[in-house]
Amino acid sequence: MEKNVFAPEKALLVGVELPQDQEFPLAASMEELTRLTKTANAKVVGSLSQKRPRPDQKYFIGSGKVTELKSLIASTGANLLIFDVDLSPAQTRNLEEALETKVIDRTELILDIFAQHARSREGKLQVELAQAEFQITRLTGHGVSMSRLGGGIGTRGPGESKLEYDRRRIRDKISELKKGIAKLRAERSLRREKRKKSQLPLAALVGYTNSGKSTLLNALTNADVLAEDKLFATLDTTVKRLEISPQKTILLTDTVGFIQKLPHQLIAAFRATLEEVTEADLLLHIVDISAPNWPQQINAVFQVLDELNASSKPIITVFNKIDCLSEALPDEALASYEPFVKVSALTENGLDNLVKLLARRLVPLS
Ligand SMILES: Nc1nc2c(ncn2[C@@H]2O[C@H](COP(=O)(O)OP(=O)(O)OP(=O)(O)O)[C@@H](O)[C@H]2O)c(=O)[nH]1
Ligand SMILES: [Mg+2]
Repeated sequence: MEKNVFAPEKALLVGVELPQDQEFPLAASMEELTRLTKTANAKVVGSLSQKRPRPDQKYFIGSGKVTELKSLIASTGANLLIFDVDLSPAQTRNLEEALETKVIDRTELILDIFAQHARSREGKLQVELAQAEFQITRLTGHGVSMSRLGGGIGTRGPGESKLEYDRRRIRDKISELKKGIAKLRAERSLRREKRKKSQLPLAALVGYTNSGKSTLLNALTNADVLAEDKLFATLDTTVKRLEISPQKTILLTDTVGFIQKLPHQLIAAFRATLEEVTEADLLLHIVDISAPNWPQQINAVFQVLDELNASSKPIITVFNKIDCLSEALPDEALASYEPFVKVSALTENGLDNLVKLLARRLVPLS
């Protein structure tokens, strides 16, 4: 997305519910898309959604909805359409041609947020890799999407078609980025080896984005990690020491948050950062209990953990933001999440119980 600090882009959000989307209902997904859009500094000027038995090949949505969108664009002055689904390159192109407006999908939006929030060199390289991997899937030979890559006169190689040239250029870039990441990864693994020698057990904070991981790390260890009401505020790992008893110190690490339909390019690109999760002795799974769809968020987190082969690690579920609940949450309602604690990282209520539970669970592991 181009950015203009003076005029935020005006976005129309488009959601589609397919029969397989029962797990994460359309309303919750659209609410999340609204938050993602705001995090990316665009303004939501309207939305439209549709239930379909299957995607339309040409536009993903039906042609009647395309007409509806046209008039919505006219009445709202929208200059950006954000689809809550993964569009094929052809669908993006067809929609852009029919609506004469820029079209992006959920994956592109998340990549954009990651690009804006990446701070460390490793984080930036990883986002660039994910973007390059995304671009290469968009090169289809029809020319339209390539204009985004700045092709044209002067970019052609001799004896090569424009498409071949573009592909090669991106592949070269991908292999450069991978080399850079591999180097940093080697340094990271060296640091990890050192850490292992220190024999301190490692606990990793994992959870849905915005659940309060960084706030909890700050509250427990006086770290000063940026915590804010934005999705994907944290992209880098921070490791801190935490004394869980007079005799026992552990290491606690913050990580990037997860989300439903997390683009697989991102999981692949962030594998190095996420190694902290796969290397951890124990996971603290932070759940925002004030989110109406927290059980679905838990499932989404487990899907990503599965993809990282980390779902069988010992896990403590930390139900966070209990200060937001109007009535107390009975333990019985949470029994299937044992072992768990209920805390507020903000008011620090319950953190003593969390530390005690950590001590009980970690001692046998170390
Ligand atoms: N009311 C309340 N708000 C909280 C609590 N813990 C965190 N928050 C707020 O929730 C928002 C997100 O907190 P973060 O700590 O940045 O969440 P995160 O899980 O690190 O998020 P990402 O790094 O973006 O994935 C911030 O506005 C916090 O102030 C809590 O216990 N109670
Ligand atoms: Mg964070």
